[in-house]
Amino acid sequence: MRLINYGFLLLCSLIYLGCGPSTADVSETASNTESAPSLGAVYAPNFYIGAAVNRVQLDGTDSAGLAILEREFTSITPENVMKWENIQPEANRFEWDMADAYVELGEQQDMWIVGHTLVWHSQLPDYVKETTDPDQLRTYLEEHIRAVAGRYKGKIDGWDVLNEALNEDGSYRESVFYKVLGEQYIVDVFRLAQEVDPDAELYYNDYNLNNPEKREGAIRIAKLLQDNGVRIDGIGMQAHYNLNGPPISQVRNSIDAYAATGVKVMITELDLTVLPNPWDLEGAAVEQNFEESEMMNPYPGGLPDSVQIRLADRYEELFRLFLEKHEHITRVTFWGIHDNQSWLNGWPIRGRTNYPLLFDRQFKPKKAHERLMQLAANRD
Ligand code: 9MR
Repeated sequence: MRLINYGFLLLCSLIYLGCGPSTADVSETASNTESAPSLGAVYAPNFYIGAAVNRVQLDGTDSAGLAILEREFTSITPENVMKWENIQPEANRFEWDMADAYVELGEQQDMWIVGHTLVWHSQLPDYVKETTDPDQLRTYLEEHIRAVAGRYKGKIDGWDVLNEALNEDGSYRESVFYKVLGEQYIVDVFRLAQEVDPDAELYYNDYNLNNPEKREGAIRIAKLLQDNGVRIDGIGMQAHYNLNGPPISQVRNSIDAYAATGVKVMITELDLTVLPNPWDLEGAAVEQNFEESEMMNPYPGGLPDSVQIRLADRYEELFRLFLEKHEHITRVTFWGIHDNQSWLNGWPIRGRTNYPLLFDRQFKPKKAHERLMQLAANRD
């Protein structure tokens, strides 16, 4: 459980804003990572700055990534180690080692610790996926939530209780849970999580939650829980975005609409792909094999300055909105620490070189990081 020293973080920010280097100096100091204030510290008055961590940081293989995490971030999310197939690969056989290491790291660093995720249709072992008997499926859900949320009771600050239960048109995804149990499973899993760890915040998390139709679906879930007397504390907008979209106005409208239902909003998986998307190519079949395609992997040797600047512009534009809406937003989490380790190097096309995060392959802060620092320094 996180016991952050706000005074210290605030002091760091104030030193930065007042007695520290002027904003004009930031470009010179940004690479001097030892003495520069951190992103987490300068945004502490508004929201946590989080990062997804993976096995390679937890087992020490990526020590440079771990050092960035400890210096710059105030919250963590487990990218994979708490997912059902990793933590309970067979019924009643749990693998706790990595998840324990994750929670320990968060406690050691006094971070806001997120649990991701209790219920998700993906990365789900076959024994659950193939269940057709409602009682059996309810038992699996109950045992899983009791075991996982129970083990970390009082340590996890907020759980992504349910992940990606919606289709793009706002209807329910035909997951095994929905097909076998109907809408009621949503109420049941939140109620159970609330019972098992009453002090943890409980979230619904999904991608494309800026889309108006999907937005309505998320609001329906929040209201369903509220109408049933079950707590939902927040809606997590994943924010896997690109250099051009989605429009800021859509993101703003969703933040406002979620806040109006009485829940907090968190940006939970932020990254910005800079590479072409096969779905955007007119006439190109998505199933076409683009591996080894130069057109689809245009920057294998480094990001041109012009794109680096566009990335910085886009991050700045998003953070301007997050600051504008800071009363509703409690956390902004990046989906990874540095570019080398991002899932976007392997999706939707394997083997590409992508640049979606704030730290580059040499573990140095990028232009976008510098801009976000300046933005914080100049905010009202
Ligand atoms: O980043 C994760 C990647 O390493 C995994 O292979 C993948 C498996 O589906 O999950 C990725 O994380 C996802 C997250 O848990 C939920 N939202 C979408 C993320 C990107 O796919």
